Amino acid sequence: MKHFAFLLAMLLTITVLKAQNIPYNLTPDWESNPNGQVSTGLGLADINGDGWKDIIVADGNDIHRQHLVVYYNNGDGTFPYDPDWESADIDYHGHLAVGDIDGDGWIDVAVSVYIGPSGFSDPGKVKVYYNIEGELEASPSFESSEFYTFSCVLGDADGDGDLDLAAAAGEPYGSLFDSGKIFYNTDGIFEQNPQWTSAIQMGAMDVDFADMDGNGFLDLIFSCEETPNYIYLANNDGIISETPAWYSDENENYMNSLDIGFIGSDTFPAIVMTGNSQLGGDGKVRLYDFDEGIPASSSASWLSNYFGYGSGILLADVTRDDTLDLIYGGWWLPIKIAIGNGVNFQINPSYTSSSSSVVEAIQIADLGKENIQFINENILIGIESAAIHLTHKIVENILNIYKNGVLLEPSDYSYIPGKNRISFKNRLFTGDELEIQYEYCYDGDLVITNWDSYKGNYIFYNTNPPVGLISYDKNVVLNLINIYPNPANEFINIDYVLDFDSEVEIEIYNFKGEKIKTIHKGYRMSGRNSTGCKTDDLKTGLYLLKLIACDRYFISEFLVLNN
Ligand SMILES: [Ca+2]
Ligand SMILES: [Ca+2]
Ligand SMILES: [Ca+2]
Ligand SMILES: [Ca+2]
Repeated sequence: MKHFAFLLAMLLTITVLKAQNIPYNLTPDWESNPNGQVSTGLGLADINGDGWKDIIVADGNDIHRQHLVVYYNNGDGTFPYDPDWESADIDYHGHLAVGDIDGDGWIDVAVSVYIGPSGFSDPGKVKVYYNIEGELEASPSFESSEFYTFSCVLGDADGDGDLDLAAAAGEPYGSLFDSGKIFYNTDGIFEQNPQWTSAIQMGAMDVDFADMDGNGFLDLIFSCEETPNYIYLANNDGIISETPAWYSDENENYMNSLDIGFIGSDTFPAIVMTGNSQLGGDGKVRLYDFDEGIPASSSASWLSNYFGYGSGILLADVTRDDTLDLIYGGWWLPIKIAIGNGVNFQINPSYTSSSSSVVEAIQIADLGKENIQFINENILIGIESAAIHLTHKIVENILNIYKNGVLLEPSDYSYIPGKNRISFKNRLFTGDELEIQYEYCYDGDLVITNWDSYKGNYIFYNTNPPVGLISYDKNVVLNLINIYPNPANEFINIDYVLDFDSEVEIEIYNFKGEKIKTIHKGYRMSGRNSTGCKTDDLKTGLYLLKLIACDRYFISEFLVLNN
C-alpha cells in the first residue's frame, strides 16, 4: 500500500511537471465547424490589416474541390466557427504560402492545387490570390501552367529582395515524378511557366527556403516520397543551381512535410521531416543536421520512434529555453511535442494530445498578442549577402530595420510572418551593421488543419498566463502591461510597471516610423504607473507606442479608429 502511494505521488509529480513544461491542454480549446471541409493548407497572417493575425485555410486535398477560406481574428485571439470569407473558385487545394508578393503592404496568398478538375488523371497548378486593401480577391489573378503540386513556398530565390514562388511538384501515388519549380517575381507578377526547373525529377511533397550553407543567399530544400530529399544551393550571386548539392541516402524515402531551423548553437540550420508510411518507409520523423556544412549526401542523424502516417511538422521553442522543440502530427494521429536538447529531441515526447484527427498543417502564432516579445537584434554582416536569419524562429512582425543607422523602407526587404528569414533588395556587404526591431512569438498558440471532414480545425491556446511584453534581455526591469482601449478613439491609457525610479518617455510613431508626438516625459516612481493620452487628433490607422524607461525600451502597436 505504501509503495502504491509512493508510485501514485511520483506519477502525479510527473504529470504536474509535464503540464509545466508544455503549455497546451490535451484537447483543443477551439474547433471550427467541420462543414464537410477537407482542410489542408494553413497560414497565419493579418489579411484585413487590423493588426491581428487571421487564419487562412485551403480546403480540398485530393478528396473534394473546395474553397480557400479565411477566419478573421475577432481582435482578441478568438475566431468565428465558420469562415468569414471564401474564394469564388474551388479546387483540390493542397498547402499554401503567405507573403506580400507585390509589395503593397498587404499579405497575399499562394496556393498549390494538387490535382486538376477531373481528379488524379489531371495535373493541378499553383495560383495566387492578391490582397486588395484588406480582402483577398475572389478568384486568383495568377494561375500557373498545369502540374501536380501539393505545397508551395514564398522566398527570395534570386537575391533581389522580392518574394519568388517555389513549388514542390510530383504525384507519388501515381509514381509521377517532376522537376521542382520556381516562378520569379517581376514587379509583383509571375509568368505562367516557371523560369527555374530542377534537373532532377522528384516526388516532392514539401519545399522551403533557408540559407543552408551560410553563404548569404537562400537555398531550396525539398522533402520527397519515393525519391530522395534534395537541397539546391544558391551560388555567391544568389542563383540557385538546377542540380542538387545534397541528397538523402537512405534506402527508402517517404517523407511528407519539412521544417528548417537552428536546433542549437549550430552555424548551419538543420532540417526535420515527417515520414509517412502510407506508401512505404519506416513512418519516423527524421532530423538531418549539417554541423560540418553540406556533404554530397547523408542520412538522418536522429530518428523518432515509429509514428506512422506523419504529416505536419514545426520547429518552435515551446519551453522558453531558446532551444527549438519539435511539434509533429499525422493522419488519424495525435499532436506530439518532443522537447529539444540543442542536438536532437526526446524519443518519448513530453506531450501527446488526447485528440486525434487527420492533421495536415501545424503553425504557431500569438493570436491574442498576450505575450509577444520585442527585440532589437544587431547583426554584423560578415560576407556579401542578400538574406539573413534572425535568432528567434517564429517572427510575428518586423517593425524597423536600420542599415548602418539608416532606416530602410519596407520595399527594401521582404519577410514571411512566422518565419525568420529576411531578404534584401540591395546587397549587404562585409562590415554592414543591421539593427532589426521585431516582434517574436514567445507563448504561441498552436493551430492545426484537419482533413477529416467530420472534424474542424483546431486551436490549442497557450496556457502560460499572459504577462504583457517582457524585457528583451530577459532581466525584467520594465513591463508594459496594457494599452487600452485598443482600438482607441478619443484617448488611450498606458499601464506599465517600473522596477526602479526612472525617467520615462512615451512616444507615438506612425507605421512609417515617423514620430508623431511625445505624450510623456518625466520622472516616475517604481511600481505600477499609468499615463493617459488624447488620440482624437490621430487619423485611423496602426500606430506604434514606444516606452523608454529603466535603460530599456519597448515598442507596441495599437489601432486608432477615428472618422
Ligand atoms: Ca486580421
Ligand atoms: Ca500584397
Ligand atoms: Ca526575388
Ligand atoms: Ca545559401
